[in-house]
Amino acid sequence: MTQQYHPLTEPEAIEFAKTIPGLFRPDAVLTSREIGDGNLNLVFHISDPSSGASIILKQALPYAKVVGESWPLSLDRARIESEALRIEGELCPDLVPQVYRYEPELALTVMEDLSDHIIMRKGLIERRTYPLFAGHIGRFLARTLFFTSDLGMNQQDKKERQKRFINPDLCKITEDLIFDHPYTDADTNSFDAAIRDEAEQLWNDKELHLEVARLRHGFLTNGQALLHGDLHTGSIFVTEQSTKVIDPEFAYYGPMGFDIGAVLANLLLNYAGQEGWNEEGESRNEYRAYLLQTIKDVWTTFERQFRELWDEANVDRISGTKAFQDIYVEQLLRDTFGYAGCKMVRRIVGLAHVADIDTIPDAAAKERAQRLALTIGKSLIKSHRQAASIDELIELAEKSVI
Ligand code: SR1
Ligand code: MG
Repeated sequence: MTQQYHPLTEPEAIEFAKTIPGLFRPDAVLTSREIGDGNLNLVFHISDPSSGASIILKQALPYAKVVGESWPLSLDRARIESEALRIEGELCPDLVPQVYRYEPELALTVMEDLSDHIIMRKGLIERRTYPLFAGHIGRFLARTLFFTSDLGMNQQDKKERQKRFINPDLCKITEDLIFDHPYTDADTNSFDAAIRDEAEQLWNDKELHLEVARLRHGFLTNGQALLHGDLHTGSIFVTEQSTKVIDPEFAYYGPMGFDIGAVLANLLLNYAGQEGWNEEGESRNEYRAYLLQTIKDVWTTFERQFRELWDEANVDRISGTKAFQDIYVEQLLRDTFGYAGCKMVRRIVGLAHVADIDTIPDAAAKERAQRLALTIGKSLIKSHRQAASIDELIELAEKSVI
């Protein structure tokens, strides 16, 4: 079915789903629910209650849903997302949803329904633990970043691929909302009146601005690898046994530390939101310890596997020089610290916040969480060029808790 672009209604989503062979029985009576709770897209859950079969239809809107039609966005991001999912799926088949169909005219991607998983941010807010997550995401990062870089793929093919992942609209969102607006009195900023002093400090801290300028420049110019581009815990579905990375519509060629930093930042944001005891009297400090251990495991898994890939599958002869591998990985850690810091700061004072902190019911506890997140975020940004070990990030997070 070829159609002119328009946002689908729930019945139209059903009609579209019926055209895809092999997913539903021809006589199935399908139900459709629009379940998109993200900032940008429509997401339809289509199911056949009698057989239990179900799929997801994700449709890009021509504007940012979170703001409205005044913020236009290219529909090409649906193509970028489906192509990124395909590449990630080739590298880590168990860690991304299966894509059944991409429909360019409608900016629509049909994919596997992951309703048996939950969004990781929700799981962390409920203080659930995911024993396999660090291993899974460390492998995802190592394989997707290595095999899309000049180390792991033909360098001419990489340039061709880079052309397909120029993603100006979505990169502009990141450039503005992460690397600019939190550091000036921008209209898009949003923060509680109780932490206005913190926001004003951010706007006036010249030492901080210098480090953010360095990191922003890296984001603008360092086309190291094909990034997911928005790898927060709302872009990850989990169960205790399984991890699935979704939503790579911000994919583009950028600095590897941006993706690694995104994962660590979102674990740290949850860490900042955990304090005291829960309703059952369990100490949340134990949960904080779990989060810090997870952070350490993510980095160490990433580093070990990335180095193994470099030793076994490097395509760039001169980069085989061992000392260069060390220099490269040391720089990745520094970038990871810096980008993690930027990702934390934007979620407290910028346009799009995180539920880990925004849903804390007690105003004083919420304010403490916001201040803690900013303390950790600013320290990471300011210290990123000196970072030498992941243990320093753990110590920084621990000592920031007063
Ligand atoms: C206008 S979009 C706001 C944020 O949502 C996405 O998930 C990205 O993180 C973006 O910065
Ligand atoms: Mg998203």
